[in-house]
Amino acid sequence: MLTLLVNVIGLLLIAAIVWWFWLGPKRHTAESVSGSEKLQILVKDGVYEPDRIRLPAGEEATLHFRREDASPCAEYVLFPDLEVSAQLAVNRDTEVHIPAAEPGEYPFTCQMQMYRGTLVVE
Ligand SMILES: [Cu+2]
Repeated sequence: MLTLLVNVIGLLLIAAIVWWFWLGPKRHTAESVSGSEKLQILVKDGVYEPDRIRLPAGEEATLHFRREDASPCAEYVLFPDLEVSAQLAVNRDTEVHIPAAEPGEYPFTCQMQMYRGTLVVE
């Protein structure tokens, strides 16, 4: 009986993982372009919104992360290629300073890489 229970739980976990990565709510790609408007990124429901942010090359920028997900998964945002990371406060804006960078794509994620986004420098 216990073995059966363990197997059922295992299958449910696999189903949950498959759902999360392949079948879940359609992840729309939203894009934000730097300009006069403040670059705000909402951190909620497993996605950064927008999850693609364009910045001009060779210029510093400030991103405003608004974390509305209290789970520990969303606590940090990491830009590994830029050596930038920040701890995000819940339900508040956290400013993240992005140094001037060469053109390219710079992924950013939460510390567990469930949340994913891309910084496009061009
Ligand atoms: Cu995470």
